Amino acid sequence: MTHPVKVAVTGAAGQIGYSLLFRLASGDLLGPDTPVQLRLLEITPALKALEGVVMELDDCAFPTLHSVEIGDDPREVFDGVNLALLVGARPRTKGMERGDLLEANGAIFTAQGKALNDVAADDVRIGVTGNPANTNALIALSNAPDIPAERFSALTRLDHNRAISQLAARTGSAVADIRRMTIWGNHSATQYPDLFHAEIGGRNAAEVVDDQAWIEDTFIPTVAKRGAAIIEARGASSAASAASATIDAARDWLQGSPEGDWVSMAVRSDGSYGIPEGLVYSYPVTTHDGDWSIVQDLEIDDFSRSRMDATAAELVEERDAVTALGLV
Ligand code: NAX
Repeated sequence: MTHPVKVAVTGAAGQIGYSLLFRLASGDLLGPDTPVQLRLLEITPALKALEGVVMELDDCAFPTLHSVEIGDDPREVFDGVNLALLVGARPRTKGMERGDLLEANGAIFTAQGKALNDVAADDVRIGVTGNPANTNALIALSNAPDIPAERFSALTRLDHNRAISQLAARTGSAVADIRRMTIWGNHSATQYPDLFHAEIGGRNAAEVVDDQAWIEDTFIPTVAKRGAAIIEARGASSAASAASATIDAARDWLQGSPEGDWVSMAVRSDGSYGIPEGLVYSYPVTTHDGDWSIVQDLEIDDFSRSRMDATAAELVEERDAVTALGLV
């Protein structure tokens, strides 16, 4: 067994947490030879429920689970963490305006960014799942000046996985045969799932599909609105699939994307593909040992360009709103 890795999860008593913690503890992220120390953050009223979840973790007797600590103070919970999965966020409730939502989450992600800056391990990686994920990541990284901005990412892997699954169903192909899927932009209804660079068994996916109307009127909206469809069917938002995507994203970030493939991750834009620098924007990236690099030189046609710009414009609006609130 190697040295234990300290993994923080926020919002640990929530729905996603209820799936995520058990997968982390059972070795799904780091494999059977790496013990995991879980550091779980919740708001004070949810600590009792979290104690119950910890009892269940104990009862699983996972050989890879080294220890669990819980708390409501990010400075204690994040102390020395190597990986922080920021899942907890304030959901939009009735009567809440968009500005109120950004402000409520701003308070959470400024405090957590500052705490990570001060107490996390030198090699920390931070993945943001809690919505609005891209802008929450922007707020957190802006409040952590001593942590390189490349250590922050926001989750678009669930959208990426949804896109693969929809494409596999339409073409009758195996998920394992699909590569080079890309989600561009925001984890929101403006995201752009791109089939023009994806491949099925080495063939261009858009050519295999050969139906622009299906791509525009069915594929893109189905992927972009899948979260709402899950709520409609299940009566609750995506949880196990979101936890699974959170694991996929962190695992590939730390251990590397598969040879010949890439993954979608929302990362701080360096201006690639004409996207304003500094936005947390989802790109196709390859990863290696905890670093990522944006896949360069993909040919972008007019259709893709307009979709990529539209989702960037929404992120610019969100950035302007949180800038006006003094959060970044
Ligand atoms: P839940 O409401 O079930 O759980 C959220 C938990 O976060 C609660 O237990 C709450 O007490 C806790 N929390 C709130 N403020 C906190 C703080 N300051 N510190 C620590 N914990 C805090 O939501 P759940 O279904 O688990 O979803 C969590 C977040 O993921 C939501 O923001 C949701 O919108 C987002 N999602 C993001 C997805 C993505 O692909 N990026 C997909 C799934 C999900 O919608």
